[in-house]
Amino acid sequence: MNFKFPTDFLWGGAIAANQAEGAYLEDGKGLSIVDLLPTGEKRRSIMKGNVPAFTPLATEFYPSHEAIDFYHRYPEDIALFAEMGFKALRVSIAWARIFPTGEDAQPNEAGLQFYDNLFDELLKNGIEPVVTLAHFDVPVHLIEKYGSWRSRELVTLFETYATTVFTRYKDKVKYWMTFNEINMLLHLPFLGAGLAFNEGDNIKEIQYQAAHHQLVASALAVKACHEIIPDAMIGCMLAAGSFYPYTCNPEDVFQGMEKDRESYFFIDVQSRGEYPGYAKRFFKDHELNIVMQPGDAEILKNHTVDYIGFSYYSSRTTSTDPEVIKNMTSGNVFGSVANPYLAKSEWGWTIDPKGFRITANQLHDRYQKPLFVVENGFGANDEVTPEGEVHDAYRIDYLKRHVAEMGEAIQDGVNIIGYTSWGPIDIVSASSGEMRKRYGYIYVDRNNEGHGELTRLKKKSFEWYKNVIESNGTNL
Ligand code: BGP
Repeated sequence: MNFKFPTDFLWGGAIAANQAEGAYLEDGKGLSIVDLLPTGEKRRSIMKGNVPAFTPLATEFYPSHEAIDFYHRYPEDIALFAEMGFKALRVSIAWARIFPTGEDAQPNEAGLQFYDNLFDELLKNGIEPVVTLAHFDVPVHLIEKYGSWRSRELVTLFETYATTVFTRYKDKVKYWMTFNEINMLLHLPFLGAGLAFNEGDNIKEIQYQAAHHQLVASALAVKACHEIIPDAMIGCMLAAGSFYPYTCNPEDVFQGMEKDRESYFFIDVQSRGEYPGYAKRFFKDHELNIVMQPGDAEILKNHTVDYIGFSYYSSRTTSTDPEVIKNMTSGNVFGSVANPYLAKSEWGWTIDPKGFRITANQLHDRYQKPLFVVENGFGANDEVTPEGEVHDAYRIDYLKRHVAEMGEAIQDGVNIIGYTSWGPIDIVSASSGEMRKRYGYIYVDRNNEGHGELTRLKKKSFEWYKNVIESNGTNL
């Protein structure tokens, strides 16, 4: 490619506390929702908010409990990231490390100290920490006591948590994000927001009420961040990927627009500061009674985000034709029909580099704010050869084509400030809980049952990404 990315472009990687750290009860940490998710079918059912399937801490294997032991091995891992030339690492703070129950009178000093050490190690290696406040992470106590984000209580508790970490890390962290993939609340409500449903619940109403609480909490976090760290940037985070209409039938086109709006809804509020007309109509048409307090509209209006963070893995396709709908893609929580023009990964995720450029352009056109690509990557079942190597040419191919399209988007005029690819070191998969769905440039010796020595091994893609960063995106 004959094009250079901006000189201060933030190349790097992204992980989440619960998928990497392990040490799930160490140093005073409380239980988080993710600590109660086993692997397999049961995980899928619980993620959707299915309470009967929810038997906490039985004999199952819970991948988050040890994960890849990043909690103890982060210096070694950061050294490898530094070797690749990372400018940024996106991590999340586990809320329950700081406030073990979510409503403790005092924060847990050992938890605060862990992230101090982690950020120091990053900064020492010239790597900018990019921090998500909530990445599929709610203290279990808040679910038991309040029903999680369905309750307004969570807004104040989250504000306290956010204020605590802004104050503590104000000299170390300049890039923040509020809720990871906030739109996941509609698709995997337990994973996204700790929502578990009872028989007879008005699920839509609970979801949008919880969404309102998160949106207000997000705006209050933006306010606190601006006050406490005036030179920081704080953004939102969307699971992005535009919907294509399956045909040019206006019914398909209209449905595509509506499905996109299901996700844009969140960012419209976080970035433009008010509920869009189509959302108000949706509440009315579905007779949803969403309780908003006096003053909420003002909070939302006055504290909008500085940038739009988003993940992009694939585009989605929608149809109103029952024959086409029969052919849904697997592994896609957004309900996409198969796109005949696109290949899929072994996990059923559609591969669409051009869709990345389209999505970035659409987000730019809509919000006119800096964009930060905080997740993108290729999950695959890597094999280690007898010589101890991992030949992940398929991953390089996916990433190469996506980075090239990101370069094109920048040339289209889209302001993209960074790219942190997902899981630069293998971690637990969020949707399946499996270790064999790997994204890393660094292989971790850990299998689906939690066995393995946890040793780290550079894959072929390690050198490739190092070159990309070194050449600032010229050498793909
Ligand atoms: C996003 C999440 C991540 C992550 C990634 C890949 O939805 O923000 O936590 O894991 O997707 O998904 P998976 O791990 O299910 O392959």
